[in-house]
Amino acid sequence: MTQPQTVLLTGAAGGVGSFLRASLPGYGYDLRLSDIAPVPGAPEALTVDLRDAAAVREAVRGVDAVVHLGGLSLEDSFERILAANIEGLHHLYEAVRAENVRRVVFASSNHTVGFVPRPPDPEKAVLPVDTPLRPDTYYGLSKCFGESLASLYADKYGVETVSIRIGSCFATPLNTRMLETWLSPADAARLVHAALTAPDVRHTVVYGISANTRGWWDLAPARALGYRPQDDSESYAAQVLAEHGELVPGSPEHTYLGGPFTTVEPPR
Ligand code: NAI
Ligand code: 15L
Repeated sequence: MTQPQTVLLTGAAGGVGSFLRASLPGYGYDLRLSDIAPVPGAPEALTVDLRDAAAVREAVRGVDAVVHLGGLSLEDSFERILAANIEGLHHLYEAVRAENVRRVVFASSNHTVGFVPRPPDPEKAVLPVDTPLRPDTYYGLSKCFGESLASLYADKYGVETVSIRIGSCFATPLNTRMLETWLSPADAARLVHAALTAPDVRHTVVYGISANTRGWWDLAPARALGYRPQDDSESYAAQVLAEHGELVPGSPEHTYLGGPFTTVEPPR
């Protein structure tokens, strides 16, 4: 597909938004920034609450593509997740359809499959992208909804989406689990650029991590879009392990893909 020119970046005030608003212009994009919160250093950013369908439509008008990062990024009450991540996402896709925007890059999450057991030997395992969904939170459930909504809008209305199941996108890996799940900011930009420019994606789901030696999620679907990760969390391994140690058998981080999101609670 021809590279989109003007791209709406929702969630621009957040952690990933801050990385991408610095890096994506270097790939030739003109960014329109939006968030419910002020975007530091960007007074021109639009203040848009995803719960407000009219404001979302206004924000989308005239762009060529959307990189959708906005919404709640951690577990919360079902009501708040429903409003921001589920109804908010519906507002976004309705706006995209009405304004004839062709491509969305959706920030999905590894927490769509958080209750997948972590394999005994992760370095020898490869988790396929079509593994059955096993959300670990209402937050993860909202990302499952997002992927399904994207599929519906691709089949019914021709709106194309790449859903990126992001691992852990931070400047550096913050703990031992992130040696497996890290997505470096520079690789995040590489992956989003590939997702914006790959031809005929319809609805494609990919995992979003760097070329981590300890990674165990299949990167072939992302590579098929043109993603060529350059970073590996292994360069931080000695430092991270000295600080945090190995994963403890029986802990959520050792047991399930979704790590700290996968606490199991007794029935009420
Ligand atoms: P973040 O929480 O730092 O940023 C999210 C942004 O969305 C915030 O700036 C917030 O103000 C905005 N927002 C919240 N509710 C809103 C609403 N009702 N209307 C408009 N904007 C609203 O999250 P982060 O880490 O930057 O993540 C970005 C996206 O990537 C999120 O969708 C998150 O679920 C997803 N993701 C991030 C991962 C990571 O490692 N950082 C891992 C997996 C997924
Ligand atoms: C996510 O989906 C969260 O938004 C982020 O804050 C991290 O916790 C990440 O997953 C992770 O699994 O490390």
